[in-house]
Amino acid sequence: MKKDEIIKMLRNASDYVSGQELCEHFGVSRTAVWKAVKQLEKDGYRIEAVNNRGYRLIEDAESDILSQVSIESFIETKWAAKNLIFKKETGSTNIDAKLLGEAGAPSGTLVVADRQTAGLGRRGRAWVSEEGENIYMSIMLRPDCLPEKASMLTLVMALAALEAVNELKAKTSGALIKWPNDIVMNGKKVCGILTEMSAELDGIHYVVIGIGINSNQTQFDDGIADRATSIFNETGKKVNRAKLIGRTMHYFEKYYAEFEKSRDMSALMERYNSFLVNMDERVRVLDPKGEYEGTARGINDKGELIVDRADGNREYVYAGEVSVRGVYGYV
Ligand code: BT5
Repeated sequence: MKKDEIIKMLRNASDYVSGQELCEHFGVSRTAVWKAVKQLEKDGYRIEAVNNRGYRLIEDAESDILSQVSIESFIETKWAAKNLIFKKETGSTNIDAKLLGEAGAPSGTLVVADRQTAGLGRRGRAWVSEEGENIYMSIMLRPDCLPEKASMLTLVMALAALEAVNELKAKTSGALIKWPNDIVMNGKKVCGILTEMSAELDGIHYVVIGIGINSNQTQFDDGIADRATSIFNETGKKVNRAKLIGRTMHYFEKYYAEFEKSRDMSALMERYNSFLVNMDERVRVLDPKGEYEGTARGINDKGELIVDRADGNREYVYAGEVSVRGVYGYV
């Protein structure tokens, strides 16, 4: 009897679920059910037990338990996150996922942590990873495509996370995508994505897509306070992190299937562009070969950002090593 299955059953029931029903469903004794319920209560779940009626799970807008069981209870995918590793604390979930990739773990393995002590951003930057408030997770994949396609997976993940945030926050979140790897709310960053891979010229061994989602954090350090925010800060509503992880994986699996069919962004591009924060606005492209300004026109099927320069030339910006800023600030 898996404990996440009990949670799922109680969650999906409209009324109390009798001890008898649980026993029969899982083929175990009443004592075993009772023990499992006690264990779940220890993990933080509120389960009401009423004589002659059974058990009822109490979840409300404040519920936010992050554990192996709670995440599994929200996973409804075919392969994404089916192999789940939850850690209370780790250095970086991207490093964990890369090690699992090396060790032969199945494609779709997801590592989630409640806290990172050495969270990574792009190009050696750090990702601030406070405890008990946010999501830090990395999925390892073994895509059958050329290495140059891997950067598009960042965009697939951004779109998936955005859909999940909007779904949970009833589309009032105002979340938008800042190409290539951020989700922003009211001009500040709530989510960052770091995609890394191990590959040879003609093929990918594995890709790791790491995503940090500022969920319930209320205070940010001086160093990032001017550009970082959380879903809670912007919506006033607490995030059930396990649920957000489950829904992000749902959308990721769905959108990854679209990506896999054509191995590009053609099926997702329109939707992606509809959420682009800089659409038709002036941007500054921080290209290591030379910075320039222009107007963002959305992504093409290769996931490149189309930027029209003032002199009429059109640039196709590849996601790999480039950042894009607003002309006057971060967005
Ligand atoms: C990113 O880098 O945005 C990628 C962040 C990826 C984090 C996830 S968490 C799970 C997985 N495991 C890891 O170790 N990493 C991934 P970049 O575009 O380079 O942005 C980094 C910059 O964002 C920093 O230099 C700060 O200015 C800012 N920043 C740092 N921590 C932040 C936070 N918690 N929220 C918002 N902004 C932050």
